[in-house]
Amino acid sequence: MKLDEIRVTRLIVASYAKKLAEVADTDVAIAGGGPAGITAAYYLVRAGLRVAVFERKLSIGGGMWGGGMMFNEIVVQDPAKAILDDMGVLSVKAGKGYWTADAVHAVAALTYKATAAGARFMNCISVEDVMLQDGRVTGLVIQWSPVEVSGLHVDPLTIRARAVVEATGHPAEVAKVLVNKAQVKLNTPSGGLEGERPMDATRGELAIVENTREIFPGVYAAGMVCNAVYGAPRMGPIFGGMLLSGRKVAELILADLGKRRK
Ligand code: 48H
Repeated sequence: MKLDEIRVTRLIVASYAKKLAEVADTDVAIAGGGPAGITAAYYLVRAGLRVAVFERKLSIGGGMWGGGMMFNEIVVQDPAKAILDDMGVLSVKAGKGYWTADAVHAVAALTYKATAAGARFMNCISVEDVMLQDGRVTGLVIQWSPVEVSGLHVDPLTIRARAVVEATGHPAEVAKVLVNKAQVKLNTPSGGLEGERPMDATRGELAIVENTREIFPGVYAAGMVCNAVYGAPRMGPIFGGMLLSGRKVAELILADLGKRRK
């Protein structure tokens, strides 16, 4: 078969344009494709919603690739084992209550499950702002990451969503846009970001699930963001909380969007 280079170009442009046009108006837009964002995407699409994940980096997976200090193994505790199984992550029992998994396999399996179920992952795209109308976030403002990195003066594009998941990890970038730029009050004791606290794995892992909430109308926190927003400890390289938070945010959104439809 003789291959036509120009046909290859046109196929890529046409199929990407179709995908981008489809995600421009979606049920749920997720900022950040780390373990929490991927897990949220999986449970949301599995329930029938249209989901788009915007990830700044070329690769999906956030902080999971490096395990702990680049020892590429992850640890997950018992309560999240069901999520590993649901998403096809092979794990090894490591004494009472603990499971380990190869970090690269874990990212690949989570990503495979979410994409195969129909979640759209838009990598190399950064979320730089929100669309805020009548006191509710109604979408995200996105930009090519290379444009962001190079500092070129290029206007962004806008995505509409019925719900937004803030899953940008430690930096809590969407929450910061809300506090610093929109100057609105979050659903926190101070109305601002309470800030992540030092290591305490037991409290940090419990808090991450507890703090998985709607932080502002239309915006739901998942993963490490939750403890940065609500002032709770970090937990180090244990990933059960990220998976549980991703599943919980999906359940919250499904319940809330169901209510909003009535
Ligand atoms: C698009 C963005 C933007 C943006 C960031 O850091 P993550 O892995 O986050 P979680 O919450 O899924 O998992 C946290 C975990 O990896 C971790 O850091 C743990 C457990 N730490 C414990 C400790 O004690 O240190 O993924 C977030 C993703 C990344 O891929 C970013 O590139 C991406 O979000 N991102 N994408 N637009 N503005 N900001």
